[in-house]
Formats: sequence, C-alpha cells, structure tokens
Amino acid sequence: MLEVDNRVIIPERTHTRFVVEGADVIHSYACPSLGIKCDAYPGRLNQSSVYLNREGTYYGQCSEICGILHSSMPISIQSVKLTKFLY
Ligand SMILES: [Cu+2]
Repeated sequence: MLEVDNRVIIPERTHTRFVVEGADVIHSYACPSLGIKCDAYPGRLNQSSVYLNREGTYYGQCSEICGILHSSMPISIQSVKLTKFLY
C-alpha cells in the first residue's frame, strides 16, 4: 500500500530541497527513513531539505488526518545516481 504511480526522483549525494504546499486541506509530507516531516498548508510554502548518501527507495505516508482518503496517501521517494538523474 506504499507504492505510488509516479515516484519523486532525486539525485544521490546532492542537497535537495522539498517545497511543499497543500492543494485542498492540511496534509503532512512525511518520510521517516529520511527524517522528513513537513506540513502542507494550502496557500503557504513550507520547505525541508535532505541529503542522500546512497541510491534507494524510501517510503512514507501523509501524517496529518486530512479526510476520508487519508489512509490512501502513500509517498515514495527514489534516489538515483546523478548521471542517471540528468539523462
Ligand atoms: Cu492525510
């Protein structure tokens, strides 16, 4: 239940900044294995940064009770080598 249709792809060994905004209600973009938990408010931009040392796929979920489909909001972040990210 944690897989998504389109993963967020980020390069490894690169400082990456997530800018998060909600489109409807308050959500929370959380990926515990990366140490990310960032509230997503409508009309407000919040940011969080991450630096990944290795390739891999990291999973998370929405962490703010946001509505009837809250339990169906998986997050999947995949880090790839910089050369693969650029091409
Ligand atoms: Cu939620």
